Amino acid sequence: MTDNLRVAVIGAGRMGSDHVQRLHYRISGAQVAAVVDVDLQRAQAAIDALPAGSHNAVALGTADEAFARGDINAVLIATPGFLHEDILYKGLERDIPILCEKPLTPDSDSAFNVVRAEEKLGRKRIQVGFMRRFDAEYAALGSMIERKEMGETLMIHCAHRNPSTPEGFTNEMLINDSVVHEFDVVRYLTGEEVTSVQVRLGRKTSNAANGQHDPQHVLLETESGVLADVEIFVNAKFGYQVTTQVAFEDGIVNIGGDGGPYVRSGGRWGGQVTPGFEQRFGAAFDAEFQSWVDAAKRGEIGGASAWDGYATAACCEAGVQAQAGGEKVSIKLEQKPELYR
Ligand code: ISE
Repeated sequence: MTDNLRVAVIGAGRMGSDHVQRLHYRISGAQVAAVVDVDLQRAQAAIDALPAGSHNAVALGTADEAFARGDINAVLIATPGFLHEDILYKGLERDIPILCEKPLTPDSDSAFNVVRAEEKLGRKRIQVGFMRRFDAEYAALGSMIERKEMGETLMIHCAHRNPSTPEGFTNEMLINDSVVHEFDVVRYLTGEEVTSVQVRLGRKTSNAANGQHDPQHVLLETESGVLADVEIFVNAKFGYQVTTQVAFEDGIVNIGGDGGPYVRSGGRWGGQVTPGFEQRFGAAFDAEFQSWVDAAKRGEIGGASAWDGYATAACCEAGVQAQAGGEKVSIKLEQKPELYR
């Protein structure tokens, strides 16, 4: 494909509307052709936030209307996860590049069916939106691990803190919506699959919404025995923070520390904490999108695959089971198809 990507953005919520801005202003080789949302006004509002006369995007109420248009040649899925499956199949049927926000689908069986459908198509068309892989510090850490600069990787310590949760954020979503990123990051950093998950619930904050036990301590194990622990704390109040520390045989590496201008003023010193994931991972999202667009023009994907979407769905399933029972839950994946090796 040599043409610009004419992207249908499906879902105009917090993520989708941010991606409309990204595609319009910061990504080369792609343009927003349509924004789809059941709430047509919300789709229109995402378009109206772009300067008039600078685009010819249309607002539509359903993904089918977008697929029926002859001028759409790529799709970005940013709807809630339970709506992904149908759109993924329609994108695969049309054999067009698809960037799908996580999760691929909400459970491992449906995710593996998507993997098989793509395998049948014979080429990778689906990129899953695990943006942390494009964060400069995560990428640097990944290459330190790969080059074994400090010997073998022994343990990984992760902290994932959000200021608060939106309405309806359930206890399971701490795993499915938040820790899903650590599942992917641990797999990406180590190049290994996660083999078990355990969740411990300790003392909880009084700031958590009804039904949420927050924070939680999640322990993962990989194929070679690397242990990774995650503090997931989604009502941490102070701001948004994602940090990772790796213990090697011959050193310790930390990423995700505070950055930006260090200010001394009015008798105080310090800096700003990022308020949300849009700011913390803004540059990573941009790099992820550019990689998707560039790869799509070569007929490839430029990031996490449908297999990664399936493997993380299996981790989430085990995580939710472990959350309920407290026991260590093993993960057994299907055989990896040749296409993803
Ligand atoms: C949200 O969906 C994200 O993907 C963020 O990166 C994560 O920090 C947050 O916990 C999720 O709810």
